[in-house]
Amino acid sequence: KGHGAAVLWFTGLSGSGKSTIANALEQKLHQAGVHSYLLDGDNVRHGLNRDLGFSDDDRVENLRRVSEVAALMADAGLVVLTAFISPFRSERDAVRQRLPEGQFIEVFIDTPLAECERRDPKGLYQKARAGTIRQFTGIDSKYQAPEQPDVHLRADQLTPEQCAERLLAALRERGVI
Ligand code: GGZ
Repeated sequence: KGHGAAVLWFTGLSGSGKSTIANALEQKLHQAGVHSYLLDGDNVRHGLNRDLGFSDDDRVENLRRVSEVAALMADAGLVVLTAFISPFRSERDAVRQRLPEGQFIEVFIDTPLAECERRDPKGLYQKARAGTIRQFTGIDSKYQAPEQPDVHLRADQLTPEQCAERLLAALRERGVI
């Protein structure tokens, strides 16, 4: 049996759990026979977007290119997961406009800054506080939380597994899978 196309657009702070949850969801989709692809910093910022940094303009361009790639992949019938901070509301709205009606699903990975900073898996928050990294999201670069996300996950109160299950349910509710 087939399935529909969609773009699950994750947004959340560095260390909020976007990649972990997206990876857990990708496994479940694979097990269910759903063709999916995860776009994240590892496969995009080192390749297609290696010329981009973290200024506001570069983040806007990063997300614009990712949205174009996601649109192509969705056009090919894939369930696309994107895991980028996506800090600006206007850019997330632009992605929604870019995609066919109903294909864009905004997923807010809502882990409070204090918890992300406590986790600090790569030591980046510490560097940002010390001023050795500039324009770090949540410290000296803005993060605009979604007001009406399609799926809102309090990721500090749920396991990545539970988050992935909720996203599977959301895809089923929408008739995507
Ligand atoms: C935010 C930064 C920065 C700055 C490097 N600000 O936790 P990580 O390491 O693995 O994920 C973060 C990643 C953010 O890239 P995105 O492409 O998702 O950002 S955006 O959507 O805003 O374009 C972090 C690392 O890159 N990183 N410097 N200054 N995150």
